[in-house]
Amino acid sequence: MTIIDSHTGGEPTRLIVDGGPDLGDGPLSIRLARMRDAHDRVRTGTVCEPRGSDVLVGALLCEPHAPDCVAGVIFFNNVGYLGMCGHGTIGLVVSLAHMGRVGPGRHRIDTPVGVVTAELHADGTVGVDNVPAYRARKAVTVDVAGHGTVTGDVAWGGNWFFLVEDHDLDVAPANIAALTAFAEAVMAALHAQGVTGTDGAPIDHVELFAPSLTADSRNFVLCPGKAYDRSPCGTGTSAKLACLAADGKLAEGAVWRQESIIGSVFEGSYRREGDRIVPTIRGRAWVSATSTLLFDDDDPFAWGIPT
Ligand code: PYC
Repeated sequence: MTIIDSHTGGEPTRLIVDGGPDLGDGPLSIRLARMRDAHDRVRTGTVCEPRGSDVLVGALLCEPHAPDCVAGVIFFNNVGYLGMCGHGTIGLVVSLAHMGRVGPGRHRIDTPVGVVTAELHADGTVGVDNVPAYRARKAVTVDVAGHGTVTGDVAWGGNWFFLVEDHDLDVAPANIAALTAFAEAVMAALHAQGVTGTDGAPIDHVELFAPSLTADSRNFVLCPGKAYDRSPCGTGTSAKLACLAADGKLAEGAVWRQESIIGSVFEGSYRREGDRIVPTIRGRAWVSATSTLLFDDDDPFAWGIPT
């Protein structure tokens, strides 16, 4: 398989551009199910150890199904599949530009949760108009083992998030172990206490916030595979914008600068669409490698180390 590696504000994306599985045609959501059911080893072989790592997000470049799209994409990680991925979409656009498939301008991209539009700007940044985002529940309280009650909001930004400002942890790189342990405990409490997104959808990302010296806010995002997002998380920033909009704390069109735990920044803004918002997330990605993945029949770990 031929791949292009990129990172978006420090968060890596490994894009399969050739040699991936034949998933047939139809909507990307159906092709995602086919990949999960019949070709999951492509996911594990691409992003899991020994070839990959827990932090890697994979992306399979597909023919689009929705009209007028430049590409389709299915995102995945070390434990499964992602509906949407903001940093991954920014990485995808920069990789498509590296391949000569897109230039500056606006491009529609088909994903399993709908079409998103990305704009490659002349300065190399990419803006992604994400799927509509909304806050489903405000100020939900959960009882977290070892930490007492924790209050947060439940919001959709292309993935389901529990957003917490109510904590006393230092959101700094030196404190990543404690942040991870706390976010894992919150995730366990959400699952044990039946707190979900709409229609019982599991919440699989926990996002912790703190003030920033250089941006509007700094975050720490724990992803489903227990790795933390090195970028400010595109879908997590979208969920944050939905909460800010619902609380009347950010006007339509105003820019919110969200800093990540490692100091990279996404700029977010939104426009209203009915009772939802359409977030735009802008950030920068860099291509870091182009390579060929080799799968040797004799290699017991060719398709990843089973967990
Ligand atoms: O940027 O949306 C994002 C994302 C999701 C998981 C990792 N990054």
